[in-house]
Amino acid sequence: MLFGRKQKNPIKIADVGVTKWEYTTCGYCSTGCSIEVGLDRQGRAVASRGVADADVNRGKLCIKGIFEHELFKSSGRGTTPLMRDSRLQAFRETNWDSALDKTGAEIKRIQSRYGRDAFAIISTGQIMTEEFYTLGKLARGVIGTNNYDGNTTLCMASSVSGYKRSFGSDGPPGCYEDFEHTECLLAIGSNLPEQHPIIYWRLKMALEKRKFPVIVVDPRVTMFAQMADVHLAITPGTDLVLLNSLAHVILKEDLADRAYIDAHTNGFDEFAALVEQYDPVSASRVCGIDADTIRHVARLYAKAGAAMTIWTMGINQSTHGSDGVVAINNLNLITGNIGKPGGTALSITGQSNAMGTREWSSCSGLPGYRYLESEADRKEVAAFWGIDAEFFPKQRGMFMTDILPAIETGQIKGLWLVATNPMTSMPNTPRIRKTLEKLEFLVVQDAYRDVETNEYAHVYLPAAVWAEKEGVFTNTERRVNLVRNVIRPPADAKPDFWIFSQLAKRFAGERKLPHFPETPEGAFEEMKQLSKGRMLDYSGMSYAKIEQQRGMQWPCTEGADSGTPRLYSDGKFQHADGKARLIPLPFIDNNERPDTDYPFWLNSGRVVEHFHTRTRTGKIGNLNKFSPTPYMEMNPDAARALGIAHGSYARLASRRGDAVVMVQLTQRVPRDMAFIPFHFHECVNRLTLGLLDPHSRQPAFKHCAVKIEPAPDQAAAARINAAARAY
Ligand SMILES: Nc1nc2c(c(=O)[nH]1)N[C@H]1C(S)=C(S)[C@@H](COP(=O)(O)OP(=O)(O)OC[C@H]3O[C@@H](n4cnc5c(=O)[nH]c(N)nc54)[C@H](O)[C@@H]3O)O[C@H]1N2
Ligand SMILES: Nc1nc2c(c(=O)[nH]1)N[C@H]1C(S)=C(S)[C@@H](COP(=O)(O)OP(=O)(O)OC[C@H]3O[C@@H](n4cnc5c(=O)[nH]c(N)nc54)[C@H](O)[C@@H]3O)O[C@H]1N2
Ligand code: SF4
Ligand SMILES: [Mo]
Repeated sequence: MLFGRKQKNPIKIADVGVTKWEYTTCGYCSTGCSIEVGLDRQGRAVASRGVADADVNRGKLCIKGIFEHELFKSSGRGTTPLMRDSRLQAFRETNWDSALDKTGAEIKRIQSRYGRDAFAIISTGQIMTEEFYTLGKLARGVIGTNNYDGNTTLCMASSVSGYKRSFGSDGPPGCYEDFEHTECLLAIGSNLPEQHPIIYWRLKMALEKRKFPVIVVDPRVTMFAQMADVHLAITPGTDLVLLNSLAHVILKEDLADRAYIDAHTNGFDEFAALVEQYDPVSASRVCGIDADTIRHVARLYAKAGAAMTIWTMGINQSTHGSDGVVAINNLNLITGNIGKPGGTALSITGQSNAMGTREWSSCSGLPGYRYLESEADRKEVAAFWGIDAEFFPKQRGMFMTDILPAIETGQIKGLWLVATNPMTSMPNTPRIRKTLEKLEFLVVQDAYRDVETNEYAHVYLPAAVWAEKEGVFTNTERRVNLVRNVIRPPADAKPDFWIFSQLAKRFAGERKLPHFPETPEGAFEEMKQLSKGRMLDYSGMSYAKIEQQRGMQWPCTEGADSGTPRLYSDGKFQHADGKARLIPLPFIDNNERPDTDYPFWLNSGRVVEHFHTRTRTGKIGNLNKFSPTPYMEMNPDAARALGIAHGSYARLASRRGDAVVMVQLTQRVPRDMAFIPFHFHECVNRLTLGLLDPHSRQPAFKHCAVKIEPAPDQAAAARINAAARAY
């Protein structure tokens, strides 16, 4: 018996006529998968496949990567610059010269009338590193505004801040290979199988070879929680209490690595005094994890030969996001788990090039992890760019989450948005709408003309996307990957790299301009020179070597054959004294919490099929087929009490606004919580509060309070739900 084989046709992979495969790197998440795009005889992109000999993904791709070639023919792309005098007019098509002249003139007008910082720039984590470096040169060295930041403030700012506080510098110290060595994995506020499917697959491969405990901390029973050995369904926003308590048990039971603490850290006594207060019994009352489980996890972690923690937005998007990251670093420092195989504190980054902007964009400082606050750094970069060091501000300006409110107060009059869509991704979008309406001049530079923010723009600049251009991305494990140019951008869309250097020309005559290289590779050579001898050393890399090795991890010193998998392996940190800091972190409960008027926690995040505000994935057939509709996860017991049925529409209200959404009943969320993917326009971010972390200014997207009721008019609600998914 051939199990039905005789009756069935064998599975055939459709021949789409690929004549050539082109190497590049996936442009969605920060995993950094090597991908090949198949071109047919006419040069059309018709297929994508994983690259077998790439260390990151070893031939695999997730669903977004598999359909990535479809991006090139997706609808809604910008094909020519657009302009209008006021938001109330329709856009008219124009050419690049007029659009860039207008943008340059408006920047100059606003700056001369209201001051240099009255024009702000907000960028992204999704353009190439060479583009970030060039934008930084333009923002810091030509336009000269200090109000320049990126959407990474919505995403990675807490990790950056936490790494700087603990280790003296940003930079995730570990790598994916650590899964092969670790004896205990603690994953906090990360839904790896959906958000970083290929990192998750690497973890599964490691587990198949060798069993080690996996502990997942998440208030939801995510896919990750379902495969864990221990799931800690934590009370939202209280991870810091759990982490302090784990440290308490480790010190109390003498499980800490005293030799490591003495040799490589300072601040132990103050730290020990603080965690003394976080005994498991008291901690359990706040974080909702019982005392015995806290003790059990602390012992598992401290007794493992090597233990590692990974985390993502469940930690970062909180009012104590930065403290949460420092607390993770503390846990790893006291157990000697930094810089050793399987022992690390690895922030899983988000966007394809979230790391590139941290390293090179000059958003929070100057390129190559340099600081505006340092005179030596200002002088070095000014000399390299051939400009006057006095042109630089002496401390960093506003974060993204402060720039938008500064528009409301009139401090900022003009804004340039590069590859970010705050009308859908910022908290409290009804307020963002009013904010954008107040601008005297808004320029939107995006690959898609139908991006929601464009409704408010005076000038729209159509950008090339992903492999329509060339450059590098840095992934979660500090691996610099090459995006090769595979295909031409549509019509008159241009690479961001080109747009930045053309806009710079509009300032010629105003002041001495730095040199803008003609090609991304030229900018890469500048970055190599600026990085030589620093922790963030690129000087041993070249495009050819990166492609050949399928990515190289920094630091990679001049002449080196390959990169470096881990930071701090020698126990030397970037603080002036070479030591890491143990920092005491008192927990202050300052979230908006559920109460009698607004009795539910509102949690938000992502699904595997969609990327962010869906400007890309919302137009790709197969991704929409699997995840077509905005929905809310709600607990069936809570729904029954409110008379809400599965598949019906509910209305949610917070102190900011309201939204209607379809209900999916599932025990995945506890009784007092609703979870909504944030991909859909006019949905969850109409409700969110986004209180800011004091160190990182990152919004607490994951925590606010709402009430829920059946939508009074189901037919109207269905229409609103359909509009939120329309493209
Ligand atoms: N498919 C897909 N993949 C993506 C993206 C995408 O849009 N789509 N975006 C990329 C980007 S930019 C990012 S930043 C990452 C995000 O990746 P993740 O952070 O893994 O994804 P999220 O779904 O935002 O949130 C993760 C989990 O945090 C939990 N959480 C909420 N509150 C708390 C809390 O108080 N404590 C703890 N411990 N957990 C909590 C939520 O329940 C959720 O399950 O994904 C990247 N990958
Ligand atoms: N409620 C809630 N809100 C959240 C989150 C959450 O978990 N919950 N997560 C937050 C996080 S972690 C993040 S990272 C943000 C993301 O928020 P956004 O950055 O606003 O979201 P995207 O949809 O990725 O926007 C990127 C834009 O860049 C465009 N683009 C893509 N590639 C290119 C390119 O090469 N050049 C140019 N010029 N444009 C390009 C895309 O078309 C898109 O319009 O959302 C945040 N908002
Ligand atoms: S895991 Fe991330 S990088 Fe890899 S194919 Fe999927 S979206 Fe792309
Ligand atoms: Mo993100």
